[in-house]
Amino acid sequence: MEPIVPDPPVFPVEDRPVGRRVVLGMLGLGGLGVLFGAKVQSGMAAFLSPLTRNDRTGLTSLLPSSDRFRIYSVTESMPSRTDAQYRLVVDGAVDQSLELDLADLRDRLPQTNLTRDFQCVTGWRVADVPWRGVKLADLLATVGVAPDATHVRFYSFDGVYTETLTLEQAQRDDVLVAHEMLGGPVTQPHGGPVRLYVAPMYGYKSLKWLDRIEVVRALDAPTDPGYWENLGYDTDAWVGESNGLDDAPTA
Ligand SMILES: Nc1nc2c(c(=O)[nH]1)N[C@H]1C(S)=C(S)[C@@H](COP(=O)(O)O)O[C@H]1N2
Ligand SMILES: [Mo]
Repeated sequence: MEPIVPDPPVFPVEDRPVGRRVVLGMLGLGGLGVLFGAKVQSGMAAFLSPLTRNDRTGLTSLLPSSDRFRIYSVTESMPSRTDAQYRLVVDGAVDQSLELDLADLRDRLPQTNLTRDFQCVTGWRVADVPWRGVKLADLLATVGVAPDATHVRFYSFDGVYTETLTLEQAQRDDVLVAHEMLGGPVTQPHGGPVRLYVAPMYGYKSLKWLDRIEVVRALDAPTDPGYWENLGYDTDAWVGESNGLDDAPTA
């Protein structure tokens, strides 16, 4: 098979220092948009959509299945918040906005444990990762979602990365506001103190360094529908469905 994929140097390599270039590698050419600005990004999107889909087989078969996380950040350096500084705002189309600290998330709200695979759309997968945190559905029930709300938007304190889910997706039992993964606190490189974990979808949905959850009545520019979505990836990022070639993870 002749995979039409980016050359190895632009593909993420394990253990490379975290930074822009690592993530540029995730999309190959798509990363150029980040360097050259929004105009190029939008031009790339149409080009990347078929590329990422058609090349899935080649991409996947080229990857070693080393069962390890790659650390990604679209910003030059990883943002940092101490546990004491950390706050999560839940607001928007809700009855009662909330600002939570880590103790609220860890000790005062109902806890959910999940063990699921984590799979990046570029092909690597880590099997059976334990996660712990507050079900997003429980948080949404706590704030009270407006009857005409349609989506939930997520913001990272890296200041750049965003994600969205439909309200229905956000209320699934396997979507967590996670403060533990891999048996301990979510580390800074993995998006700590708190990240999103969207079990049934590709890793780009699992936004790191989560600091705001906004319930919205519609997705508005300029941040819709999310960072990688704006570069051509599916908004509904179901593992095994959004590109049609992977196996869905087993529960
Ligand atoms: N803020 C932020 N969240 C992010 C990313 C990112 O670059 N920045 N990368 C996404 C992608 S593409 C994947 S596969 C996972 C990777 O998680 P990890 O860095 O813990 O391995 O994080 C997702 N969440
Ligand atoms: Mo990813």
